[in-house]
Amino acid sequence: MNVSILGIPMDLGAGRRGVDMGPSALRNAHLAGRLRELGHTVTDHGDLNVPIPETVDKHKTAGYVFLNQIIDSCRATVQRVRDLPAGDFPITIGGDHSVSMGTVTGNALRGPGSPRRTGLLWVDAHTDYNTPQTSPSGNIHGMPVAHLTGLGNPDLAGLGGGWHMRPEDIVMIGIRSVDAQERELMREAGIKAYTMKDVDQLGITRIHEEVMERLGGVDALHVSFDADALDPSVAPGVGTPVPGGLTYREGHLLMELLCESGRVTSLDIVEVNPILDTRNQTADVMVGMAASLLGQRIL
Ligand code: HAR
Ligand code: MN
Ligand code: MN
Ligand code: MN
Repeated sequence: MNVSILGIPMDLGAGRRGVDMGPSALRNAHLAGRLRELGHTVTDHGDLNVPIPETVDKHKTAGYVFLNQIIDSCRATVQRVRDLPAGDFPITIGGDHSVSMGTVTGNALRGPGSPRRTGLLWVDAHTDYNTPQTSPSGNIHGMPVAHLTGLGNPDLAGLGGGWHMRPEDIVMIGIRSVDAQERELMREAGIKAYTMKDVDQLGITRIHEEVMERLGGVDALHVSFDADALDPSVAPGVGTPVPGGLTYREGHLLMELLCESGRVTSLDIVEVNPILDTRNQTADVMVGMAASLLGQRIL
């Protein structure tokens, strides 16, 4: 397979500094090399140019922190992702999770038959379904899925022209931290979410089967993997750690089963924060997850 890597060194959407170094950390953990070992042809397209917070006046606009800069960066992301070589498997590396408004939209608008009906598998401790009215922080990395379904600011929700994610094409896994009013929005939208309780009770194998059945009708399938979905003992280098996450093996098993399905067409790796990490452990673990998704086998 031809794999395209694109870095989005964005930390304007997060409450803590440092996720802008995620792309460096993931490259340092040999993302490209590990995928080449699996037989893939890998092209690194470098990083998008994203402003650093020190050059931008920090204030809230209509309940959003750094709204205009994130709109601009997401628009640029849509273009860059859309223009990646046809047929490539894009891996977009963040950066905080606000980048996924651009990556999911860019992938949906790529290739023949676009906009493609796109399934979204959101692997995260958080549902990221806040709007500025429900967000406790104003941090946009807690809001990308809401905007992908058309809620909130019209520019952020309108990145795909008239295109939006259908709520029924979104499935979340690993959930264990949801804000009170965010929970109401999730209910209203009817988005399927497997909490950690569901992971404990059903197991990853059953959940994977259900996801494949639910998303049977989509033409493209994007996996957005927030490192904080994993337990903090496995992935400590994240800005908003929540105890009780996916184990190392649950993460790999999910990626291995998705690989076997042959259905996944693009991947985000986000929220890796090397400042908060221990010797690049989190980047290393996340590169392993990407490798399992792209064919790494034990035997
Ligand atoms: N729900 C909280 C908020 O909206 C925190 C969520 C953001 N953390 C993330 N996203 N890493 O998954 O402010
Ligand atoms: Mn997230
Ligand atoms: Mn998260
Ligand atoms: Mn819209």
